[in-house]
Amino acid sequence: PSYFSNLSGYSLPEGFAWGVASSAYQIEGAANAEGKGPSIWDFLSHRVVNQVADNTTGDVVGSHYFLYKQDIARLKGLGVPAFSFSISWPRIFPFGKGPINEEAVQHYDDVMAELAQQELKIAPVLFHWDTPLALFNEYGAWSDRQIVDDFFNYATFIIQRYDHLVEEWFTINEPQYCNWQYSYYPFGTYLPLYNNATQGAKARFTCGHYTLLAHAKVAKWYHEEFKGRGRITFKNSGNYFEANSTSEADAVSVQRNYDFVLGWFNHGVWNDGDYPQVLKDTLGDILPTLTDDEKALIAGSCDFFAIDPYTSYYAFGIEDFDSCVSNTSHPGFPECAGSTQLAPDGFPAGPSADPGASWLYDTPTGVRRFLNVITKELFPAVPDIQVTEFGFAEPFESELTSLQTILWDLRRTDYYQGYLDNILAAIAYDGVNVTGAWGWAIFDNFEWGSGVSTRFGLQHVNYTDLTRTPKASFYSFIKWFEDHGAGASGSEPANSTYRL
Ligand code: PNW
Repeated sequence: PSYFSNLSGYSLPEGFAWGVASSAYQIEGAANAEGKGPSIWDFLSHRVVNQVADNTTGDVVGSHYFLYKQDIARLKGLGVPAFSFSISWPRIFPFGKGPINEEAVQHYDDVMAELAQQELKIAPVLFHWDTPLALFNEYGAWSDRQIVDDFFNYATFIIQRYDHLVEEWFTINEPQYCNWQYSYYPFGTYLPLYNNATQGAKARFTCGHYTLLAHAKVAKWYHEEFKGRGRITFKNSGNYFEANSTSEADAVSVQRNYDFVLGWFNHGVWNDGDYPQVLKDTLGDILPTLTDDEKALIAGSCDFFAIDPYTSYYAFGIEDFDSCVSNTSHPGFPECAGSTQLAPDGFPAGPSADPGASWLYDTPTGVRRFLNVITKELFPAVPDIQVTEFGFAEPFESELTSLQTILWDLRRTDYYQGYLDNILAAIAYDGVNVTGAWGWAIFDNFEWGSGVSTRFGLQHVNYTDLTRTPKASFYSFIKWFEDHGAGASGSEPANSTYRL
């Protein structure tokens, strides 16, 4: 379905970045190959019972580490112009710091050369949750200030080596997931700091603190060393919230959600370098204090805004708000707001029926509103915004019996078409400066806590023989860009081969 009957005359702006995205641990496999050191995810998936619902690991998955040439060639062949992927810190520095693993450097040299050869644009991410296990064991990784220098050491090595190939760097994937057991800052019972609620909350905001400083230190160095060469930012996790009613309490709840998720990391970047006042007021000494030097580092440390706006929710105030925020097990506030799915006008909504993605509702109109809210209301200093991930897990894909059924992924197709139409509407109708959109994911991969059973891929992966097969959604995703690409004249498809 098309959301806007008259959008077909609009094209994306010149230079619009689009492609597919991924991350190292989720697609590479080769977990023990060519000198790689372990990350926390090797530990979690192998050693922590029920950390991964289906008890799979990232040991093999799509084996992109070995099959990268085919994967790159297939993108090229399908007409995808760009690829976003992360580099594995523990491959380059098996101990997180210290000796460099030359085999891994050679590997990424080869990958970069192949991408350049095939003329694919790249948008590399320096850290997508695969914290070197050695640093976790040594000092608790993101709970300690030492991580700032160790990340700087790794990040500057990578940027120096590959900057000639990169226009836009992403330092960190979704720092908001400092508070999530399936991300990069483990892990409930495994970290003594998490043993009671106050200390747990402290650990979460400490992790966020050092993550933000790690990004900012690299960004400052990049801006000085590579002045004018390219741009740098981090990727945000955040979803659109709409007030559940016209009540004041619901409006406050929406704003609180934005403050505690996006404001936490971005208020300082686009303002004075500091955390939002509401976080300071609510959290007290749970929130670390930023010095003047640190604020100066953080302010201006992003060149554009990157958001992964998968879904949307209604927010509503809860009755005992005051007691909730003063309860130290809930100091983060989002827990003190209720939320439900946003049902977009006249469109089938509802959660992905895949149990591994029950948080994910197909809410296309939300993305348009969210792009407006971020750039016009929350952070007006933002020059432009990219949608760095969006995607959908089909219901119970792994349980569908025939491959043909799996490949005919109409819900995912619908999700992408609706979101893309609404991203274009934000540009064409609302004047939002959106400069990129990246589909998650290049192919089925390791979905953290739900393992390989939850499939976000635009290509199917057969985990027995590693065959990749494009799903219907991938063809229509590409076709949407052919129809609306920069310079395209209108609704007539340039190439109808991939028409659904
Ligand atoms: C992103 N939510 O995480 C990650 O960057 C990817 O690694 C992951 O595979 C992808 O989304 C799909 O889950 C998110 O609950 C995890 O709103 C959860 C949420 C959003 C993003």
